[in-house]
Amino acid sequence: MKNPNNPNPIPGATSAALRYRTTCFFNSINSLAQLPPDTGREVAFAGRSNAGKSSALNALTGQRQLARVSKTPGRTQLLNFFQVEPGRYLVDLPGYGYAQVPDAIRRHWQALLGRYLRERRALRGLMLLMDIRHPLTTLDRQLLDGCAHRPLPTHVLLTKADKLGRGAARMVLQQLQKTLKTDYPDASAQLFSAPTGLGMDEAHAQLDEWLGY
Ligand SMILES: Nc1nc2c(ncn2[C@@H]2O[C@H](COP(=O)(O)OP(=O)(O)OP(=O)(O)O)[C@@H](O)[C@H]2O)c(=O)[nH]1
Ligand SMILES: [Mg+2]
Repeated sequence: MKNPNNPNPIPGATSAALRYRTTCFFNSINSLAQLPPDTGREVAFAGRSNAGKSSALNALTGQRQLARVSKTPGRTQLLNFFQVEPGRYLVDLPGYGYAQVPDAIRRHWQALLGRYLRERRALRGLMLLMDIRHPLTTLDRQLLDGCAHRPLPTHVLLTKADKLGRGAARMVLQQLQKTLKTDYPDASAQLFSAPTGLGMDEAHAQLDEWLGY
């Protein structure tokens, strides 16, 4: 459908894709006191270090450098808030499972993340990213267990799907969906690739639902 506010849309981009293109950096926080007011809607991106959270955020917003992408695991060390529009945010969470982090910092993050995930009312859903070559690790399960308590709706992006052939990627997805159905029936899953754009429309639709578009 033609949007009267945007007479020259990017060819092939869906209206959902266009909505996320103007997302901008809002702030980085290191303690709960710095959180924006708990009144809007937000979706957090969680997952193991290096799973592709920052890359997914860049791909979904159609921006190259919104979130920092790195070959060095453990790069994202703050809660980074990105504003889609006032009161609607995407949040890049620090990755877990990176061995090189000093204990004191790891504990600080575990406590901060735990409270954010348990208590934040604005948080409508969690995008849980897993490298398709290492799906559902023990730490991913711990996070899902925590979300099931609240309960916090969760959608898994199996990232780097371009690293496997189509058939192999489908098989990992089907296996994961089967496991989720038994262990975490409220969680859903899809394939995703930042460089090829695989799964972009499906992920946008999930963001739209949680952010109330
Ligand atoms: N082939 C491929 N590589 C990807 C994809 N997503 C991320 N990568 C690569 O994986 C590495 C880690 O990506 P990031 O987006 O920085 O991962 P992250 O989860 O934000 O990592 P931390 O912030 O350290 O927790 C980078 O080298 C990316 O280029 C993908 O869909 N396909
Ligand atoms: Mg990151």
